[in-house]
Amino acid sequence: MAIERTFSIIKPDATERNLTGAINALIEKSGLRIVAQRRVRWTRAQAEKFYEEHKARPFYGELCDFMTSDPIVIQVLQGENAIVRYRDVMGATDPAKAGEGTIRKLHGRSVGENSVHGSDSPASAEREIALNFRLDEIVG
Ligand code: FUP
Repeated sequence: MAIERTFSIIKPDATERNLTGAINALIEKSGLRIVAQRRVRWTRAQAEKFYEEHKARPFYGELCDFMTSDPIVIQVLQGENAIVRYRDVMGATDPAKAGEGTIRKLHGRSVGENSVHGSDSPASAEREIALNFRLDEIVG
């Protein structure tokens, strides 16, 4: 299995509740390493660009509103099979359907306010990391 990198966001519902440390503890406990991290507040344009694949979906406007409503923490996570591993640590999109012990089960409030984002494929990870970090900001 190869060492991979994935892109993560600690979303506004979580930063607002001071859950950055609790979520980072779950990430690190899973064996993933946080190799880049920055707290930012996205502009509307940044959110729209990041989620452009969802443009036609009914929740797109609400999603962009939410992701710009408070600061977020953007991260690059590194480890064996990092993309799938982080999806497992996050749990299902809907916190009510997420497995026990997952970030979304423990902290998510709803399908929209589900505390974290993680890339869903190698192509997404590459795109999402490139949109948010310079290569020299990632120290593996
Ligand atoms: P995920 O990959 O688990 O983050 O889920 P999706 O790519 O399907 O959705 C991306 C984000 O859109 C979710 F994190 C939250 C938001 N969303 C909604 O607000 N409503 C929906 O019905 C589905 C997704």
